[in-house]
Amino acid sequence: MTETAKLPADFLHGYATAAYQIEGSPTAVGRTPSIWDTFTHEHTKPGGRKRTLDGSSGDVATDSFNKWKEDIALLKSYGAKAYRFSLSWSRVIDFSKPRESGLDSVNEAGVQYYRQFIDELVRNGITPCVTLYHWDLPQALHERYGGWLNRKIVDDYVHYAKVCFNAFGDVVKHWITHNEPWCVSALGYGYARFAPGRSSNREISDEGDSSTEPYIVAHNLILAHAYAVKAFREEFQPKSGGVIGITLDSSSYIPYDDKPENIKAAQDAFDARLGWFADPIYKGDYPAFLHQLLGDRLPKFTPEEVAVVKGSSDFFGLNTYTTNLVQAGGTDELNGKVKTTFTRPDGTQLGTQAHVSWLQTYAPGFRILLNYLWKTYGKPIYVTENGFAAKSDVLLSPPEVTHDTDRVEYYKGYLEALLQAIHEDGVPVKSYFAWSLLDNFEWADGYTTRFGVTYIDYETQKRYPKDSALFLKKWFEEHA
Ligand code: GBH
Repeated sequence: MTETAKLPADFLHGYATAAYQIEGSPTAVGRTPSIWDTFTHEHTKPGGRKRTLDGSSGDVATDSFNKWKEDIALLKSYGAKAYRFSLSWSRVIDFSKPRESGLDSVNEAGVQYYRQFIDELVRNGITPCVTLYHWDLPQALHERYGGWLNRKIVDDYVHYAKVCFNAFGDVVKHWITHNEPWCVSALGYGYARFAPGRSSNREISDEGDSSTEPYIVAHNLILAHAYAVKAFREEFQPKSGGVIGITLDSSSYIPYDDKPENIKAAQDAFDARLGWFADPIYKGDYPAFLHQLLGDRLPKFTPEEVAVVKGSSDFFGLNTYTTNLVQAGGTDELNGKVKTTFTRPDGTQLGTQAHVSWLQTYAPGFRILLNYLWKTYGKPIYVTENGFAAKSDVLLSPPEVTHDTDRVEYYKGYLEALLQAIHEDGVPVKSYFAWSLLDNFEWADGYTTRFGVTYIDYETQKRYPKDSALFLKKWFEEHA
């Protein structure tokens, strides 16, 4: 491939963030708690330890609720053409009053807040891409009826989605329903690593039944997504245009070696991690592998639901970070009963180790994954997150910390692989969002892990652009 290969003219590139990870200001403009507020403040593990590694919460995070103009200026200075961010459900809908009947009312102050934010993006020539749900379920819905465990959530989610389509649909033309439903289902209700922290494993939680709850939650997430898309297509898309879809997360799963059982294991990993959501949405039902694995524990879609679920995404939204080598013989159902590793049969490592254990650089895996998704699901792909947590981010401080060499190498390799997938393999990729604009609240890791192209000094909230921000700016200038 020549050095001059370019991206398609309508390609969207920029940065991604999520409300709870950056906003802070948990009660401003009438916001009520989400399950992440409760999880970080009130829950402890058996034994009394807090839920986040450093005992922190998103109460302040990067203070982006207040620093929104500064963040937009930063995006502009980085040459971003688009920005993917999420809305806080419990800021947009008013859960401060008990609901007697019908649906909760709109919190106009919350809507106004996001409206000025979106208008400012547009004024700066940055395309807003909105995620409706990035894990911050209103606590009120969790308490009322169990949140995602109850099918009633579908009506509340559709109500919230319609409020957003109505309020912002004149300017927002890119909608994402859920971010990474695997994480919500498995980490929230299977492993208790994420809010609401449920699991039948008594060492980490004393609530829930992890043999069934993740599957019920996943089912309701899929239905909520699908009915929101139905509403969008019937009531909004005809007049306002735009596209809507879901973002799923997946590693690239590559067989450890060419033994038939390991080739099958890699497919099992895809089916359990990705097909769990992608197969119903793009093909109409759960993968056969999950039917075999779970039997009656796998909920069923009625024919009427299949009609709504199948085809309910205009694109394939992909968050991807790494590659796993897969072997048969695991025990964990939520991962398809496979074993994953970064160590090749010859003992070498796949790539550069990140600060977090689950992530190594391996750009060829990204190209393989893009090809797999295009071949399997046949939809244009929006890469909605991709990024790296460099060790230097936590070992150094400003100004040295801005030299994030491992992250630059990561982006260089992954963007080269992206170009190859587009030009040499013919995969239609429509966007690339780097995770993340800023270091931010990294869920169960608290502030101990940093994914930003901008370093945050959490004492002062000062922002320091890292080398990776400058690298990405230049790369997209050269390839746009
Ligand atoms: C994304 O998830 C999220 O969308 C984003 O909010 C987050 O900040 C970003 O990644 C960086 O992590 O519990 O041991 O399995 C990416 C998928 C799934 C990868 C959860 C890390 C936790 C390790 N993530 N996983 S483990």
